[in-house]
Amino acid sequence: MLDVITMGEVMVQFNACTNGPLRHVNYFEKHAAGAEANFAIGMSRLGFKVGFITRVSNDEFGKYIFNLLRSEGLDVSRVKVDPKARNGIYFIQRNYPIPGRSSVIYYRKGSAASRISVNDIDPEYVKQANLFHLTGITPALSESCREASLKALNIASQSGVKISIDTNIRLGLWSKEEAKKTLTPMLKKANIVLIEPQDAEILIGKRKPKEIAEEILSMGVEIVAVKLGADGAVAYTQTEEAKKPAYKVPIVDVIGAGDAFAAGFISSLMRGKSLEEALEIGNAAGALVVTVRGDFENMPSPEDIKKFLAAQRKETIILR
Ligand code: KDG
Repeated sequence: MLDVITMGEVMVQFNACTNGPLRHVNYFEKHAAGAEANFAIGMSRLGFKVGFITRVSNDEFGKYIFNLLRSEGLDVSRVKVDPKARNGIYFIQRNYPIPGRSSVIYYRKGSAASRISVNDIDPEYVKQANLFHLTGITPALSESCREASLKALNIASQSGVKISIDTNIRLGLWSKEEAKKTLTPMLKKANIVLIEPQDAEILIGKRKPKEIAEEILSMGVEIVAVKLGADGAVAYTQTEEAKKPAYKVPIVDVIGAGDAFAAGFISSLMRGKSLEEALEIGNAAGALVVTVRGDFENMPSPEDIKKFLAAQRKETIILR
């Protein structure tokens, strides 16, 4: 029995060790990442049983990713090795062209994970979970990924499995029009939606958190969290509203913060915590992740969260 199932591409990440344009970067650190994998690892470290659906290549990179997912305690029974395609990879360029920001450069077209299809979605596998989580990245990868995403969402919604969607629109993968056409009907199936103002602008033409939430709640969604980056996050239900500021930490690599927030926020809701507590834990997870290179390496355990929040509240921590 699994608590959570998610599905998406896990890529090998080459994270530049120095700042500036990639043409002048000589050293890269190898990591693996992908929005759904980051979320899955976060949920697993927070104590949930997580199943992961994907395809990886039949080579060293595929083996690296498979072993990583397994070592993080995920159920890898639905990770297929696809001998017909290579694994997606991507590079992280730091502080260029905009200081303080990183950009991602993909080499993933036709990748193993982009070949995920409806045949990879076993209804019985999806039905056993309490929650199915999807981000806007998976349906953007290919037509077959879009169909597989829809199949999984339909199975989940018809069998009482809760659905969370993190919109994660990546304009390097599809156009604003395609994103809107595909994701808007998907949001209507969700119980929990996580979104950033720039994605909301594309999907519903709104940027203000309250207006975004009203529009998405009116689709039948129960909980909406609007991620505001350095300003923290705000969450809404039909009757409640809560806001929490982001924690100030030394930033090394911001990529992955949204996925960490998703894991902290959603895991807290699944444990029956209040919106405020869920935001606080989501923000704590996001803050921890940005202090190291790589997306998921500093994904916290419940103990890490407790220590972090205690330190933020300036309570005394006894070192043993
Ligand atoms: O959320 C972080 C992801 O965006 C990053 O790891 C790369 O999965 C990725 C993507 O498709 O952009």
